[in-house]
Formats: sequence, C-alpha cells, structure tokens
Amino acid sequence: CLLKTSPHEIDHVASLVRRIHRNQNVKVLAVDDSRAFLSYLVKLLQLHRFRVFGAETGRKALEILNAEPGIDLVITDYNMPEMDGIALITALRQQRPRSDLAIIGLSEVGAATLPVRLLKSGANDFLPKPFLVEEFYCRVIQNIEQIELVRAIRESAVRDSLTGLYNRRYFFEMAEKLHATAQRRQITLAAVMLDIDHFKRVNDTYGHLAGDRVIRSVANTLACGIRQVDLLGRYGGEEFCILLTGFDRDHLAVVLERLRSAVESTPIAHEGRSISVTISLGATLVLTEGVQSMLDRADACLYRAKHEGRNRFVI
Ligand code: GH3
Ligand code: MG
Ligand code: MG
Ligand code: MG
Repeated sequence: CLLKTSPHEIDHVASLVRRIHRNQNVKVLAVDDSRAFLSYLVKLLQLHRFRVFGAETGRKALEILNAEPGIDLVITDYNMPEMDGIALITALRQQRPRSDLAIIGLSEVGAATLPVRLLKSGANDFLPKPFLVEEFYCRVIQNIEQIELVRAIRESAVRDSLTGLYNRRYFFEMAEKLHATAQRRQITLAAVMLDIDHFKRVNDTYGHLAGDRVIRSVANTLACGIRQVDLLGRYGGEEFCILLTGFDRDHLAVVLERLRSAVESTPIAHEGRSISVTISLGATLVLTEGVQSMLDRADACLYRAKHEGRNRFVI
C-alpha cells in the first residue's frame, strides 16, 4: 500500500495529521435545537479532535461563549425557537468581529434567501442542511485557518521578530494607555531604559548571529524578571524599555538591581563557548507629560550609568 502512495499523497496525509494535532487547541461551539442533529455535529467535530461545546438554544450559546474564552468558531442552525440563527449571529457580532470569531450558519434546504440573510447578519459562511461531510470539514477548516491567519498577522504586527517582545510602536501605544491610567489614578509610574554594555565587542568577537542570540537571551531574562502587568519592549538594537507601576524609589532600586544581576549571571552558550554580558539601566519615577519625555529622562540616567562605569543602574 505504501509503495503505491505518491509523495504528494504522503504530504497531504502529513498535513492532515498536523492539522488534526493543531485542532486539539481549537474550540468550536455548535448550536442546534434538534438534540439529534446537535449530537451529530458534535461527533463530526470531535472526530477531527476539536474541543467541542454544544448548545440547544441561542441563549445557552451566548452563555457558553462568555464563560469559555478562546472559542474560534460557532456553527449555528437557523431555525430555532426563541432566538433563531440570525438573532444569535447578530448578538455574537456585537461582541466579536468577523476577523476574530468565525460563524458558519446552517441553512435549511428550500429557503433560497437564507444564505444571504445569514451572511448579511454577520456569518462568515454557510452550509446547506443536510450537508456533505467532506464539505462540512472543508468549510470548518478554512474558516478556522482564516481566523488563525488574521491572529498571526496581528500578533506579528505588535511583536519584534528577533525577541518576541513588543516592538517599539506597540510599546508606545500601550505605554500611553498605562501613562494615562497612572495619571488618572495617581499611581507611581517608572520608566526604564536599558542597554547591553559593549555590545559591539560581542558582534566583533563572536559574530552577528551570536549577537542576535545574546539579544534574545537578555530579552528573555528581562521578561522573566518583571511582572505580567509590567510593559517591556525592544526599543532599538540592543536597547530595551520597561514601564512599571506602583513602585517607590527603594522598590524600584530592588527591581533594577535584580534585572542587572540576572543578566550578569546568565551566560549565553554559543558554538561551544560561553558569552557573558552586562547591562546598564536608567530609570525615572517623575511622572511627566507623555511617555517619550519620561523615557528621555530615563535615557539621561542610562547615559550617566554608562559614564560611571556600566553594569549598574541610575535613578
Ligand atoms: P555601550 O556599552 O556604550 O552601549 O557600547 P556598545 O558597544 O553596546 O555601543 P552601541 O550601543 O553603540 O552598539 C550597539 C551595537 O549593536 C551596534 C549595532 O551594530 C549592534 N546591533 C544593533 N541591532 C542589532 C541586532 O539586531 N543584532 C546584532 N547582532 N547586533 C545589533
Ligand atoms: Mg432547528
Ligand atoms: Mg550598548
Ligand atoms: Mg545601544
């Protein structure tokens, strides 16, 4: 049997297996007032290893959607008492747009205008009822892949590709919000700028690839050294910026020292060698107008830290 299988078919099977593996992380909600048809839908989806939720009414569907984060696809019947498919889709669209939640409406045979009504109310797609199982899987998978693609594009637009940290543009977008909240609620806000010491030497001695690895490692050490609520971004080449809320001067000093020492004590393995680097940090607790002006102050402190001998922090 294997001998008769072409490389193309093997590729196809391999991609199916990968897809099924990925499906384990995809949550799908099926909605139908017919208990028998609902359990058929659930079974079909479970066969492809999706994490499936079932609802017999629109109201129940909305409840599940609110209680269970991360549902990517809703498949809903049209004809249901109380809340029909169109009403459910309209309600869903008030919460999540087409690019974030895929909806497939099931359109009963005989209602020629139903597909267009489903689409106009916000469905991404529709399926006749009854449908061909193969068509069902095609539409389910294509709709999920669309959602995943949009999500990946969105994510890559806010992340720096080398480190996975927020890029400068997104850091500023989020920082402005954090800054406004801090001002409104009169919470202390600290801005930190930091820079790897003598990084040119790393590139010159070990090469650019090693330099990249060092940047990634420092980024990781920093990410592990701050809280989830703190905002960390890659400012430029080997410079990073952080915003932290709720610290006084003494506590901020503890955090900065912890970050400094964590980087110093985390050597980076590269082609059988071990590379050690240090960082200098500058920080300010003065809440000025705008994020840029706080980062400028922090940068002035960073400049002092460099001049005073590097591998230290200045507030
Ligand atoms: P200082 O202690 O004063 O900060 O010295 P330095 O050598 O780190 O000085 P500087 O900040 O001027 O050098 C940064 C270098 O980082 C220059 C640039 O070639 C390199 N660089 C910037 N971005 C990247 C990158 O993405 N990957 C690598 N490998 N190198 C980068
Ligand atoms: Mg029905
Ligand atoms: Mg540097
Ligand atoms: Mg620099």
